[in-house]
Amino acid sequence: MNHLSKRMTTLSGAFLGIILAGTIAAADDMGNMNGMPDMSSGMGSSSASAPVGHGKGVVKAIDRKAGTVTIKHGPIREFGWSGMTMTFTLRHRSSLNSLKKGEHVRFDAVQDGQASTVITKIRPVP
Ligand SMILES: [Cu+2]
Repeated sequence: MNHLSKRMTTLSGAFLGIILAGTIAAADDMGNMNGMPDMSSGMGSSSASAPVGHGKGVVKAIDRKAGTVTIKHGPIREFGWSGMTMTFTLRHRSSLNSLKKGEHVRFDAVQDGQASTVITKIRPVP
């Protein structure tokens, strides 16, 4: 899992101008584990909490006991992630009930200082 290093690279590159343009003060409020401002902070995005990533992918595995789902996902722009297969924790464990292996899904996820990335919403793509 190398999302973190990719994210740092993105922050220090493309978004440096935005950060320097006036979001440094806001960074202290982000509660981000990197100690870096999140990428949405300079882009008119609404919240002071962790950015929400919007992903699309295919369910590869479901662990009802652990409350996790493994998804082969495409790029998640908000996190600066390219596509990969990884395991997410479900904020609402009950959302596992409706998931099926092999199903195409869309999901919202947050990094919010958790050990793993947390899916806050997930739904099948019709
Ligand atoms: Cu990933």
